[in-house]
Amino acid sequence: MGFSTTAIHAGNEPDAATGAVSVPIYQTSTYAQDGLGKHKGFEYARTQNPTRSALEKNISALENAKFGFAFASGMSAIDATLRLVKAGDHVILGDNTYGGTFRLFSRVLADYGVEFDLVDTSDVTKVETAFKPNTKMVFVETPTNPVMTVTDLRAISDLAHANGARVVCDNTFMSPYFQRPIEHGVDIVVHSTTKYLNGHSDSVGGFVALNDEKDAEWIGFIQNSVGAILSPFDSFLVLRGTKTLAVRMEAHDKNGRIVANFLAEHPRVEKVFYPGLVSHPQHELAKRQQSGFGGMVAFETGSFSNAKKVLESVKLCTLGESLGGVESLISHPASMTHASVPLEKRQALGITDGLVRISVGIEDVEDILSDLDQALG
Ligand code: P1T
Repeated sequence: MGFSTTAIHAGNEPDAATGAVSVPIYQTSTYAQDGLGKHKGFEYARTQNPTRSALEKNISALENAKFGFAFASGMSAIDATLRLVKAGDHVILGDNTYGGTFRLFSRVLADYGVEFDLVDTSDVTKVETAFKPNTKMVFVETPTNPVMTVTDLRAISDLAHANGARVVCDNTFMSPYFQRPIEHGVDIVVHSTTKYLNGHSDSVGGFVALNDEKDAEWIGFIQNSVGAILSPFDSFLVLRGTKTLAVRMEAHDKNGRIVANFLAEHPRVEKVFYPGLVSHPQHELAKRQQSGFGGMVAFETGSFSNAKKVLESVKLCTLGESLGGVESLISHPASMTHASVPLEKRQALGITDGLVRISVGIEDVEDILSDLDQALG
């Protein structure tokens, strides 16, 4: 089946009781049982909820994974995945991730004895030398938030597996429409469904997709034991969102390419970070690994005051955190999404005070361009 057919139908069978074409929001905390130990497979709504199960079937099918679990946020999905490592284990963490992921490692997991090293995972040799006898996981984002560095998932997966470690890929920026990490050898895919999967900036959620039965059993156990589940209403929203994922991603990609090229030519812009540009250092790898480049673009304005002027002059683009919604959002990574990354680390990565990030929406592209042009002017 094609991607859109799967997106529209997987998990979306008509409701058995009524024939409802849209999966109902099962807004219930518990289920009547026929007798002691006799129930319909549903006992308590933290453990099982039909709306959440439908979404779990849907996104795992899109990621080509056997198992999927929906969480209350991207961060809780990542946290659940990290419960696969224990005190004394070592993780190779991509040196550029969403600031919240770095914060989870540096401020939470480190205190529980999980060791980690930050490594530029776009350089396979650096990853190779970072393995330790206790390395149990390699965690990457590709392309990274916000400087859009691309990691070769096949090369890293082969390397990790040879060293007895799992590979986790945060696929939030691409969505399964443009990149399916499991097809490149990755073990576990995580998402902030808050972004492209939901697509309408009206829900916070997360997802874990994987094939290994034992690891899936543990993630499911963590989902129930810790309880950071996605609510029935949010599950409904994301399920509604994925039906149009293909058409939205095509539109984000089309506008993203146009905006990136426009910025690359603009005299007030020093540098553009977008894997779809031929000038991007990993353009060829991105073309091979992804089937599109998406709508995330970052650009260097040269200084904090230039960035501030742009961010405060836009009229159509909305200044705010988050990404992946139909509307264009613009942000300042250094003070917003990546404020928890120490200054020297930010600067080494190119997350300067002059860096601006746009989540290019699916408005008419001429309107986005004229807004950016007047803001840059
Ligand atoms: O916000 P939440 O749903 O918990 O997802 C966290 C997260 C995980 N992974 C990536 C790649 C992300 O970009 C995010 C959240 N990012 C933003 C809020 C942002 O503006 O970049």
